[in-house]
Amino acid sequence: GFDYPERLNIGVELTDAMVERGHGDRVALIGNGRRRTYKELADWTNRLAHAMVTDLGVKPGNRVLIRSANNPAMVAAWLAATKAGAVVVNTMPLLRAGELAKIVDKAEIAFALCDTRLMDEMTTCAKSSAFLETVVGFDGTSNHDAELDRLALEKPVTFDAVPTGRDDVALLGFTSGTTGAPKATMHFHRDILVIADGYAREVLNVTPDDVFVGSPPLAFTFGLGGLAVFPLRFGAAATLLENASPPNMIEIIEQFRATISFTAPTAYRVMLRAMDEGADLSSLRAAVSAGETLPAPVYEEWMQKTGKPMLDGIGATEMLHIFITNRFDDHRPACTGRPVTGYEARVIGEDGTERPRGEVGRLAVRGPTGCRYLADDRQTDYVFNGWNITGDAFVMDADGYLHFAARNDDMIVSSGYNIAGPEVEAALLSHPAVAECAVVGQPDEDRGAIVAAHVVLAEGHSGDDALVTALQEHVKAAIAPYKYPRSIRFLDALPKTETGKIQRFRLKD
Ligand code: 3SK
Repeated sequence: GFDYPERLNIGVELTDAMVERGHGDRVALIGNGRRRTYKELADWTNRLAHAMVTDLGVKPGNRVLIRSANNPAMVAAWLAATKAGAVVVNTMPLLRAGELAKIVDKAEIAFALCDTRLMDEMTTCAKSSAFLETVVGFDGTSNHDAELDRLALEKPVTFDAVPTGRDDVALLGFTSGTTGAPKATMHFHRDILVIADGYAREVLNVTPDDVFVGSPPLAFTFGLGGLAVFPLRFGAAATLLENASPPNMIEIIEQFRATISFTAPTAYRVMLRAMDEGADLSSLRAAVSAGETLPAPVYEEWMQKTGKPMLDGIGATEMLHIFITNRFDDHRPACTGRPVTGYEARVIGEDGTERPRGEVGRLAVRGPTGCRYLADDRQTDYVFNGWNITGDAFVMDADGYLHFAARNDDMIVSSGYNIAGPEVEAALLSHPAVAECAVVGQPDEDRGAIVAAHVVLAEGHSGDDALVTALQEHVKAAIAPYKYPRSIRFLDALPKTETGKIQRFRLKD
């Protein structure tokens, strides 16, 4: 079990407590051309926390939204708001005003801290929001050149953090679900330590000499764990990239001799090709792959080129982080491995009973973290009899190893991004040329899947290349651009059941 004190504030645990444990002079964060030590991070977050409390009026339990790309200032804002007792909602920089508004409404968010370079959509959202009262800019480039930074600069470097309880909510992790109606998953202060003291300690064996690199947004709990919580919990260093394209990650790995990477198979495939061209990734001792299934050829080529296994794992925003994984000394191709210590897994049928070994069913897990949706009826679909029923179909083999079979729902997982088909459909339908549409995932070698739209045109429109481009631009302007349909096909009619329901599965063929 995990035994934490009753009073626990994760913002303090990952900063001031690390200084007390002797890590003050070690580098904690690297990004935007600067390095910050643990002492500098502790001071920085204490000043920011003062500004949030005295100038902005943040009170314990208030929900604070943070909008930024991955950079040290985003980590500092997160930790500072946590020290102030706030419940933090990290959001992705690509979200548009409409998507932000759904999050703000769901979580009843009063405060938003926003990188000044991303202010436009935030202020558009604020104008129509009944909840959002205060929007303050911070300088994501860490030059302290924005309102929140200026307020913080004149504050003391010590701060009496709010003595939150270990079971107080610290974080709301948003997940779009299959319908595009976002769900907020609540996680306690202790949960954030559990993922480090469980997975990161047991499987990765993180030490202060480790240097982390990776691509998932900090707004996604996969990224928050892998690029902030895990390094900071063990006195290691995190490199944070605003643009974590594979070439940029490779440059950082070479420059900082990074030792642990967190990304998806698509990026690892590019890294393998770069190794053929002479890229030196020999410093990596752990390559964690998650977000989409790891194809056996990628696992095998990595093993052959580096002599080390790629660590495939599966997690969920509902569970906070990875709960089933391969290990350095226990790994197999086309296999996600076995549960992280403390977690149990079962493969169950529709009736909730366990399926025989070797047969496909729904993956159910339970352990020290678990799903608690904020004000959402879908809670009873996800948690049943104490088991978290994930959206994935798996097979458990005779030895107890778990193998991914399929996704149970309509989510499209493209290059590690979860995209809800119905949300893209709604964006397409707002274009006058679109009468009807259905969006599905289409298998793709590079991205795992791409968003493929099937469109029935309104009268008077013809489906040519110009319209394809116009529809793609239209979607990019309406919702986060990574969700746009890379393939658009025009059909005379959509396949439907007798009762008029679109048969999306027929479009996947
Ligand atoms: O597998 C995932 O998609 C995931 C989600 C949240 C946190 C961690 C992971 C790996």
